[in-house]
Amino acid sequence: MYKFIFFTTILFYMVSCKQALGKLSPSYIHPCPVLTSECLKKRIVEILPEFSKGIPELGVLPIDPITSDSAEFSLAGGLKLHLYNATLTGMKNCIVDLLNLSEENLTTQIKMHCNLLSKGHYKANGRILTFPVNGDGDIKVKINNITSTIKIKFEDIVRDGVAYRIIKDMSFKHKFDGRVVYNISNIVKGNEELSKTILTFINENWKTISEEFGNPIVQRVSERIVESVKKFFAEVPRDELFIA
Ligand SMILES: *[C@@H]1O[C@H](CO)[C@@H](O)[C@H](O)[C@H]1NC(C)=O
Ligand SMILES: *[C@@H]1O[C@H](CO)[C@@H](O)[C@H](O)[C@H]1NC(C)=O
Ligand SMILES: *[C@@H]1O[C@H](CO)[C@@H](O)[C@H](O)[C@H]1NC(C)=O
Ligand SMILES: *[C@@H]1O[C@H](CO)[C@@H](O)[C@H](O)[C@H]1NC(C)=O
Ligand SMILES: CC(=O)N[C@H]1CO[C@H](CO)[C@@H](O)[C@@H]1O
Repeated sequence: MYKFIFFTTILFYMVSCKQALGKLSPSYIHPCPVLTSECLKKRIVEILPEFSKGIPELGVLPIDPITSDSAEFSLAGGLKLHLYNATLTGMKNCIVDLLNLSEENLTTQIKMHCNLLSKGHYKANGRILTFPVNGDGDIKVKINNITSTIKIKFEDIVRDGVAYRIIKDMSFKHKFDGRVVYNISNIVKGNEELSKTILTFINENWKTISEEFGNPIVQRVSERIVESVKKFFAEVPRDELFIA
């Protein structure tokens, strides 16, 4: 009996020690020996594919895919769009073009470009420019080369005696630099001919359409990405990410 208690105590001690000493961040994350723009850029490129899957043990939601069972948007010209079972993929393959670290390493500007694919079911009511629409069908949007400029302001804090470098502010600016291709079925319920005509019009005017209607959707997606990135920096101690 005493032996049993002795061993369980040792075992318990070993487990708690391992937890106390163990790294919180996944093994694919290594801090930069010297914090430079080059090293940070390299690290982001390295971790993006894994980070994109999410880190359940830290409560970090995936950013590739981003899924939504139901999302409503009020778009330009009073167009109401309701997306169901929507997915957005491609974030894990984004290319970092430039990373600029400044102000004693507490702000950074990142430029990247991505090819994204969004799919789902939709319902829409209202107008697309001059066309009245009343749609209920499938939607697929291929976004080639969307370029983003991301600005991040970090802040050093200490929580329960542990130093964290959290994100104080993160902003996105985007531009549709490549073609956006839409495939939308049943834009005018029950009228396949008119639906096809409107779809052709949408694809011929993809840039205007994407800017008119896409921005609130990109904004919503950006908020989800910010949430994941913020959560990551709030949970992983600074020493595991940066060499002070
Ligand atoms: C969304 O997916 C769920 C589960 O797969 C399904 O039951 C539901 O019918 C889907 N909704 C639409 C509008 O496609
Ligand atoms: C990097 O940031 C500094 C300071 O914010 C700025 O002056 C410089 O132009 C930036 N360089 C690039 C390549 O963006
Ligand atoms: C994407 O857009 C950027 C900025 O306009 C441009 O420099 C780059 O060549 C484009 N890349 C592709 C693959 O089209
Ligand atoms: C659009 O999607 C439908 C299936 O929903 C498919 O049959 C069709 O080939 C697609 N069109 C294009 C141009 O990709
Ligand atoms: C790349 C860069 O801006 N590095 C700077 C990080 O901050 C230290 C001091 O806080 C500077 O010496 C580096 O030049």
